[in-house]
Parts: sequence; structure tokens; C-alpha cells
Amino acid sequence: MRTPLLLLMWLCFWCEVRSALRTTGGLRRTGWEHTGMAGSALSLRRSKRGWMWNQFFLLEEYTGNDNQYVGKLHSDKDREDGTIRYVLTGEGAGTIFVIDEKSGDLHATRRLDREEKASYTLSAKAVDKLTGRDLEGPSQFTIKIHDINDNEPKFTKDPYIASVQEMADVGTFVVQVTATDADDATYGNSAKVVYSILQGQPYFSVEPETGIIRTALPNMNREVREHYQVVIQAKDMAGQMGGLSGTTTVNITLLDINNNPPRFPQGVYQFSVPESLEPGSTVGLLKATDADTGKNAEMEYTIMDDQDMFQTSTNRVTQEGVITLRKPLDYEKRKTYTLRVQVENVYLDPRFHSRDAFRDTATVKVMVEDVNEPPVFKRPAYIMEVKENAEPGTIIGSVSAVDPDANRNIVKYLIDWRTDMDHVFNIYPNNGSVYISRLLDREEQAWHNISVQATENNSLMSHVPVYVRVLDVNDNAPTFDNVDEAFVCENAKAGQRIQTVSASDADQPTGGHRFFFSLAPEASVNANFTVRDNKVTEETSTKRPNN
Ligand SMILES: *[C@@H]1O[C@H](CO)[C@@H](O)[C@H](O)[C@H]1NC(C)=O
Ligand SMILES: *[C@@H]1O[C@H](CO)[C@@H](O)[C@H](O)[C@H]1NC(C)=O
Ligand SMILES: CC(=O)N[C@H]1CO[C@H](CO)[C@@H](O)[C@@H]1O
Repeated sequence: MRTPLLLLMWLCFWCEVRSALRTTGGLRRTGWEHTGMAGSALSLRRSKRGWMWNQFFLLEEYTGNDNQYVGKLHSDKDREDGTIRYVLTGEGAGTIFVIDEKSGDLHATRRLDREEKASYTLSAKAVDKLTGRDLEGPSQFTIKIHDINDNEPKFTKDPYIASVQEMADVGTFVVQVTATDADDATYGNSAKVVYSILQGQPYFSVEPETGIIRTALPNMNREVREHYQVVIQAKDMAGQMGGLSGTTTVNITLLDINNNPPRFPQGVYQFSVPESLEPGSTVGLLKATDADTGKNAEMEYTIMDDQDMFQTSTNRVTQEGVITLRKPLDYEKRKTYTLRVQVENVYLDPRFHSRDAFRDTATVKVMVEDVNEPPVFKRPAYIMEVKENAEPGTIIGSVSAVDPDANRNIVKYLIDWRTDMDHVFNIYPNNGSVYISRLLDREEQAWHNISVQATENNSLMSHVPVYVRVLDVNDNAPTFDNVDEAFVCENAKAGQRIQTVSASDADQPTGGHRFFFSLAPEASVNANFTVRDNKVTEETSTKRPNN
């Protein structure tokens, strides 16, 4: 409690006032006497020359209705006969501060705030009312505004945002909060701030002097609770009763560490896929859970067996394990696969666990489903041969196809008519025996390349090419290439060549025939001509001579 006390002041311009100090206020040897009625303790300042009494003190935030008394100026030339007039100049003179020109009483006209302006510098002089002559001064003095605790501590931020790793040791630094107090820090405890925690215990603590917030509880688990709202109070007057206070909120987030392993929620997963599934296609997705977040929840899936048939990868967005097929499936060969799939975290924190503890495995059963597949021919192509003079109805060969599916449906055969527009061929639908329905002529068409269909249940169908080769038989007589008239001179000598004849044959081998020439029996009675066989093959004999 500050009791206003009577303050006596000397304004000293030129004189030694040391002697004046000995008895407070009584002396008026020369110069001014100030009597202050102010809110504060006496302020003395020792100068080289002696005691200076040139300050008034005034308590800030005066709440009275009347003008606040500051003090009294008095000149020892004032004989109190009304002939002297006090005049005030300087900061706030006539507005904030007024002087009674007769008595020298100084008043403040309004409430003052130290935090706005802590001191005012004014001047005063005493004037002879009659002559207008300066009797005293001018002399400078200051009015110092004395602090009261009228400002509460204010935090530099509200809210504070901070974070600390989960599972951090007790006492780990989180954040430092700071509150400032506008009151006079050099005087009293009005600006002396002490911090305390109003909300956030027992998880966090605050250092009273520094405002440093630290963790206060061991094993704080982000997966249990991630966000904390801490309320810190700053109180001045060193935290004592009656001090002013301010608060701030500190939002603290626990940062994730990898303290949780990935876990398969199921021990067994089952997927059914058609045997027709293309290699590279997805068989199924696995999703392990991990209580951590971000990098600490990134996983890697591995297949422990059957790696030639299946493989895994991780979808980096969803962290799902994707099982894909590597090779074609065949229901008829293998109907189920049982895989062991392992999941583990990509980024491990060696502080918390061994690698093994952060793994999990699951069993994945892949069921292969039968797909109704078309019949399969036993050979990729068939070659058949038929003699060109074979009778219609002659079986020239057989094709065979089976249904690869387990239920082995009956397969029926037919000729793809688009490859046999003339309906040269036919097939027994039940056993695949191909027969001819017309006479064939190799010399007309040596190959008949057709397609045979095999159908199962009249729906699924497959094709196979059948190459039919027509074999030659000697069904063509040689023919003379030139039917000529021959001329002979009447004086021709015996043995003279009259004409050369040649022949050809449509049968095979083309151009390779060896013909035998002789006179026809009906001509042989005439002994005047004969034929000589030159014993050459078709190619040369067909050459026609020019004479
Ligand atoms: C196919 O059936 C036909 C008519 O029943 C028969 O003549 C033929 O010999 C059979 N073919 C075979 C390879 O059994
Ligand atoms: C039929 O197939 C045989 C054997 O592949 C080939 O030599 C022949 O040129 C083909 N004929 C036709 C008309 O496609
Ligand atoms: C059948 C025929 O015409 N024979 C003749 C063969 O040549 C002799 C002699 O030049 C004739 O006398 C034949 O009549």
C-alpha cells in the first residue's frame, strides 16, 4: 500500500541547497519551495552540487472526481500579499496541469497513465503582478507518473501451436510461452510475472519463471490421444494474491513414432479367381492395419511361397497388399493355392522393437474356378491325302478334339462351309472322320485347304485347319501336241525324215513323261512309212521342229 505523503521539493537553479536539506521544507533561503502532494515515495537524487529537488510524483489512474493535487510551487519572494503570480509552461501546461496563479497549487486535470507517458517536463516562474517583472525563474521541473499495477500480463500469442513426440521422456521441452506486463518493471512486482498451468495436467507442466512447457507424464501415446489443450496463466505481483493475470491456450499435438506394428485383421483370406485370369491381373487385396500414421504406417507385403505363380506389391496410397498372378492358371491341373503372406513396416524405429515383432503373416487361399473352355484339337493342323479318283464317301482322315473342362462335354464336328464353298468335303459329326462328297481332280485343284469346327454344347467353338492334298493317278492318256498334215516329195528317198511328232500328258510328273511312239496297227500295213522313237523325255520331244 502506498500512502501519499507530503513531499517537499526545492527547485534549485543556481544555489547550493545542502543546508536546506537538513530541515525538510522549512528553509526559504533563496529560490523556490515546492510542496508536493503526490502518490509516491520521496525521490532524491544526489548531484555534484548537492541535493536536487526538482521532481513531483503523481500516482497514475487517479479515480477521484476533482482535480488531482500535484503539489505547491512557492517562491520565497512571495510575501503572500497577492502581488505575485505563478506562471506554468511546458508539457501539458494549462491543459493537463494547471496552477493556481495566486497560491502556486499545481493540479492535474485528468487521469494519467504511466504506460502512456511516464513523465512530464514543465517550467514555472513567478511574476510581479504590478510590474510584470519576473521575480523568479523560469525553472524546470518534472512530474513523474508513479506506477500502479493496472496492466495484466499479456501473452505474445494466443493460441500457441506446439508439438512433441509421443512417448517422449518426462521433462521434454515442448514450447516456451511468454507474457509481458506493461507496468513498471523497475519498480515493485507489478510487472513480475509467474506462470502456472490451469489446464493440461498431469500431462504437461510449466516452469513458473521461464514459461517453458515440458512433458510431465511418461509414455504418452498418440494412438490413445493425439491433441491436448493446455491453458497457461501468467500472473504479476510475482504470482501473489491480488496480482493481475492473463491466460493463453497452447494446442499441443503428439507426433507419431513407429511404436505399432502392422497387423492382419484376419488370419485367413480367401479369393476365388477364374482359371482364365490373365497373368498380371489382380487376384485380391490384403489390408493390414497399423495404428501409426504416415511413414510409420507404410507397409511392405511379401509372399513367402509360390512366388513363381503369384507376387505382391503395395499400393502406396492405400497401403493395401496387391496379389497378382504371374502365370496362367489351369483348373484341371490345380484347384487351390495356399500362400503365406507377410507384412512389415517399411521404416522401423530400432528404439522400440526388433524387426520380428513388427511383422505379421496371414494365410491366403486362392481358389481356381473352372471356366467353360472351348474344345481343344489334338493337333494344331491336319494334313490329309486323297487319290484323285477316289469314290465320293471315301474317308480321307479324322480330326479329334476334346473338351478340356472337367465335365468333358461331347464335341461335335462340322466343316466350315466358308472354306468349302463347293461342298467337296463332309465330316461325321460324332467322330471327326472327313470324307469326300464329290470326285476330285488333281489336275483341276491339287490342294483343298479347309477348316473344321469343333463345338461343345453348340456354343463354345474352335477351329483347326485341314490341308487336303489330292494325289495323282495316271488317268490321262498322252496327247499329240500337233495334229499335222505331212508332205513328202515324190522323189523322196527311203529313210528321209518327213515329220517329227510330240506328245504330252496331264498327269504327274509334269513334263517328265517318257512316251513310246509306234505306228498305229491300222497304218502298219503300209510298209512305205515308219516311225522312229527318238527315246527322249517329254520336255525335248514336245519341241516342235521348224521344217
Ligand atoms: C466314323 O463314323 C462313320 C459312320 O458311322 C464310320 O463309317 C467311320 O468308320 C467312323 N470313323 C472312325 C475313325 O471310327
Ligand atoms: C494349301 O496348303 C498347302 C500346304 O500348306 C499349300 O502348299 C497350298 O499352297 C495351299 N493351297 C491353297 C489354295 O491355299
Ligand atoms: C500301199 C502302197 O501304197 N504301196 C506302194 C509302195 O511303193 C511301191 C513302189 O513305189 C508301190 O508300188 C506300192 O504300191
